[in-house]
Amino acid sequence: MPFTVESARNIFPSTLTADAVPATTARFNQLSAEDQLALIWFAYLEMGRSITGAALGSANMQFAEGTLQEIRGMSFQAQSQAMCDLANRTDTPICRTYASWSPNIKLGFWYQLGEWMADGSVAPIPEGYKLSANASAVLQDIRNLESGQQITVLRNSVIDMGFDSGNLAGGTKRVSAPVVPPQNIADRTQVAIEGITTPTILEYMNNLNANDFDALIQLFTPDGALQPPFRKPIVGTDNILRFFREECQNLKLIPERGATEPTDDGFTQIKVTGKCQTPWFGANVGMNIAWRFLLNPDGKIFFVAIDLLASPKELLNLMQ
Ligand code: 45D
Repeated sequence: MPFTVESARNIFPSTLTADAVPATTARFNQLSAEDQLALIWFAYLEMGRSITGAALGSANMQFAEGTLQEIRGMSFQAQSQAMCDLANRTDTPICRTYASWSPNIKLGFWYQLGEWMADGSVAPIPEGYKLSANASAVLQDIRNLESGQQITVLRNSVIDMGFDSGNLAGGTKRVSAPVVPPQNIADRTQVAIEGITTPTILEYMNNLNANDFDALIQLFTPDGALQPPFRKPIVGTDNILRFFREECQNLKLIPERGATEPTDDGFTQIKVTGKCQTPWFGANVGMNIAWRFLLNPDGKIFFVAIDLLASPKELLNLMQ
């Protein structure tokens, strides 16, 4: 076995990822809760509140409905406190419930609160709120990012909120939206990737685009791993399949080009670059992505990393 998950992470080492995203997120997390909420509010307004809402199926939102109504029924002061608690990761019942939700439910919850803050039914950010100097600097950094990186910072800020009792006795039950059925075969689109004909790669893209996670997971080795942008690898088919069901519904992968290189012991490394759209923003935001695949001698995926690229220029950086 020439590769471990750890060593596989280093294939195509010249790939430049958007390091500005974790750097900005780290600085954001240093700010006070009030500054965090106000900063996201300003960033969100400047981005034109361009969320399409397509990701907001009613089935998706029913899980947050109780908490949303609870907050809506509070005084403005209590609402502001509840939102600060979320940002502070305080141990409250609402913060625990929030932490049990999958990312899409968290995003939908804040999307609804944002709508209510805009129409005045939930405590808005006080008019004339002045960001601290640090917060203003972070907001300026966010303005300077490309849109795919901006929405990743925004998503990170939401995912990290709440109180995760994770290690405490009892554990938290995870709550995620139901899985949509895979798309009908007849309706599926087929990707074409310049320079790539490997069936595993094409099937990976096509199955993910069709929400066909059961077929998709068959492409992986049992001990395979998938590394999402800025995260540790998810190892093993059970964990990867759960990730697909919870976080990968209705993505649109638009791979453009790729290159293949043989490597040790019959393994093959393949790098593909292109775009990816999230259902939250649809065609409004195309993220520049690289997929770094390592296939075993049977053509199964032992490892794939998905990177958010530093700049569009990186789309052309395909060689080792
Ligand atoms: O605090 O091949 C207010 C994988 C103010 C799978 C607010 C993938 C107060 C395999 C404005 C109300 C998934 C890895 C807050 C590929 C306040 C694979 C609200 C990659 C919080 C390609 C804020 C997929 C709101 C990728 C409403 C890269 C914020 C997917 C909403 C990336 C933010 C998806 C939203 C991204 C952000 C989605 C909706 C980055 C969504 C981001």
